[in-house]
Amino acid sequence: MTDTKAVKAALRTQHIETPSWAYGNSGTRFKVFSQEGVPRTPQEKIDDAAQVHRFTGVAPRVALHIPWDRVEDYAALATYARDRGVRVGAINSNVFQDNDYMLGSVTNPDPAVRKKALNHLLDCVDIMDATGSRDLKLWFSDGTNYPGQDDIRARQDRLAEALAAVYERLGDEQRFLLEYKLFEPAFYSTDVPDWGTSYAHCLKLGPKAQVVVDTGHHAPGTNIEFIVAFLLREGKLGGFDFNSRFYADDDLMVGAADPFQLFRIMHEVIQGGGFSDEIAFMLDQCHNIEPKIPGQIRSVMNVQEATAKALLVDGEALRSAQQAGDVLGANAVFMDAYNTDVRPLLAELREEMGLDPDPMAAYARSGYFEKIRDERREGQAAGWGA
Ligand code: AOS
Ligand code: ZN
Ligand code: ZN
Repeated sequence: MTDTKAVKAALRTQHIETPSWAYGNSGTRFKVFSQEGVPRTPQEKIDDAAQVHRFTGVAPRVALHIPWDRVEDYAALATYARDRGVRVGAINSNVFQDNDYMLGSVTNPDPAVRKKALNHLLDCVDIMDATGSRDLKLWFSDGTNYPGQDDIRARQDRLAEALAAVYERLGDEQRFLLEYKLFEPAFYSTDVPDWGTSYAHCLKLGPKAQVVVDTGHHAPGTNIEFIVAFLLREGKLGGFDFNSRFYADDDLMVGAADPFQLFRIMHEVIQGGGFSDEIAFMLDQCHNIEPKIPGQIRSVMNVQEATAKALLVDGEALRSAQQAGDVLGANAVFMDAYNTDVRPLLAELREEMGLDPDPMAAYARSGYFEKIRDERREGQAAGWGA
């Protein structure tokens, strides 16, 4: 697509979901650095997410994490979000922070622990009913540290059983997104270590079970865009957890470590017909040393920039070079799009949307940070750093 009008029209339709946990304190296992003005309640996290949407115009949803975002009334929380111009997005289950889960959650050898974990997942679907959320995001920290510690195959059976029960409970408009991750916190074997495992479980269950690709969850050098192309072809890509990594699951800002990879991924998304709300474009990040709301704004902008470049790929020229076996020609078409500076186009788009062309500067000028710094002097919300 080389028509900039059409590129801008497409960009207007993109929605990037921000995660509630990005707004709270976070850190590594060495230290959590507290920041001023961080939210103390799920409502305040939604307030902050609404600011990201206010300045970017393309982040209308915020994902919740249960029980970090525990409230009495989820329907009321959804109304609270709507009143602030955003909606509740994916519900993320948490079956990794109780002592009971030391040896796993849904794959734990102890049936009582498995039952507890499954009940939590089903509770999360109840929450989705109340918030109107479409997606339940499942990430399991389950695995083993030592060879022989547990029966790898039996753990797959237990996983399949739990997934089937969750699938059964989903409404017609709901889905679960099964996340995979190479390692961590388990180091020897992980129960959902790769896209193939996630895909196989989802395939067995049906269309409401989809794979989610967290860009930070692969071995170094993995061709993530291949996975994206494959899953899209199979109708099994449910969404992304976007972030950047240098070494492991770093959860840095998407597009910071490897903007070219993000472009390649977005190219496959667009090529494969995945550029729609059927695919959840979510951020899964933590801002340990940088300010959080600007970190999210920057991340949303990075996704937009990669998307704009991918939309600019001249599909016709690319295809004819590919068909002619013109290796360098095809690569040149691809690289031309990547090397285009799309920032002026995005600034223009924002102005057309009634936004400030520079969301980072506009947020800094808005006085919102000074306001929350003063208002939120006491208390801290549940989350990674709590
Ligand atoms: C964990 O590594 C995963 O990326 C999950 O998406 C997790 O739910 C998220 O990091 C917040 O807990
Ligand atoms: Zn993730
Ligand atoms: Zn992760």
